[in-house]
Amino acid sequence: MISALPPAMLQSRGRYLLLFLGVQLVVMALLYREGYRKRVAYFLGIFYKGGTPGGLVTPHNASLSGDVYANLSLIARPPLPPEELPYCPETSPFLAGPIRVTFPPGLTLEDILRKNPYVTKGGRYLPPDCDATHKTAVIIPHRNREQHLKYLLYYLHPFLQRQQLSYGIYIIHQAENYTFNRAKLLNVGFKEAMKDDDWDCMFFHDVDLIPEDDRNLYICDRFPKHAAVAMDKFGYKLPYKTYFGGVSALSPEQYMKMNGFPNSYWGWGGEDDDIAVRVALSGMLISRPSIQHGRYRMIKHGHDKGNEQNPKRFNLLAKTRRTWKQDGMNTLEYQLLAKELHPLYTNITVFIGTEKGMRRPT
Ligand code: UDH
Ligand code: MN
Repeated sequence: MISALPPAMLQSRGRYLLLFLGVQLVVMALLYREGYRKRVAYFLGIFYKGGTPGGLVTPHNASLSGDVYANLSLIARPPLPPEELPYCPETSPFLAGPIRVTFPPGLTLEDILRKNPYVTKGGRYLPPDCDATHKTAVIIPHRNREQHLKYLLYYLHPFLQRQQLSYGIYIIHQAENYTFNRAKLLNVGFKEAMKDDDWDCMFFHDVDLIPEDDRNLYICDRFPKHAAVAMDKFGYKLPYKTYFGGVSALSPEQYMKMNGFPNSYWGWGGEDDDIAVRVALSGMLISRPSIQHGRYRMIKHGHDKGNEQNPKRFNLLAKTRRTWKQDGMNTLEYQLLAKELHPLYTNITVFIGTEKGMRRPT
């Protein structure tokens, strides 16, 4: 018992304690000065209960319900200047695994906005509670699929926030009614998004695919990643071994190494297989998430007008080996018509011409 000790001893114990605390403080101050501010902030964070400096809350399973918004209310801004936020942890504490995907009728963009208070103009987000270690742009080719876009935004925003990513969402809207060209739109998206920021990863994302598990991380791997490995429409498995459609992810270096995507696939089909061939031709492999995590629901739809099956796709594919260096980012031509910062996404409207070139047919 302390009270039973003689006063002299009490005093010397107190001195030792003070000395010990003093040394600790000096060490902390030195670390702080040496540019370890973040690490110290992280260390201090351990002493907070309730996990104030973010990313330090203990893992939980608040959304075993499968509601993609369940964990978001736990994310809060701590009383720290942004430069003192700790790095986000390696594994986000907000992940909860499987997500129940339904399509609520009457959903509006205002509803989505209200549910995502930390999303800023242009569909951008920074974790409010930690310094993100990944920076991902999501590039979505689009024309005349407003309903699908709404559902994708509803699910994608909270999905990415649970992963503690710094992110931006880009809609690449093909202007006019000429034949659709998915891969060329993705090239435009890459180029325009890289003008905005030094993204370290690009996710190329069909507008009608909703991810069903937040452990499917939207970050890049050592090799180009094919993410949509288990789509409901293919019975939740790969339709064939080299399938690269739906959702894929490349770092800017990987993208440029394969000269981006082909510009020459007009109409439906073939461009995804061409991309897979380019990955191999440029000396890379395909990386994939597990079949448990890479699950997607595709919103049901029919054939779009202006995106008929491309009868030339097999001929084009047979030539990829000879053409990939002359068809891609180095030959990309387009007219940027508009770039608008909407509350939930950046909209890029682009005229990409036709199979015959950039002149409008008469
Ligand atoms: N896209 C548009 N607008 C179009 C065409 C395509 O936005 O008019 C985009 C959109 O992001 C879409 C992607 O291009 O997700 C790929 O096109 P798709 O969804 O038509 O491709 P998918 O392989 O098509 O899903 C299958 C053909 C429809 C089968 C219907 C019978 N069940
Ligand atoms: Mn589709």
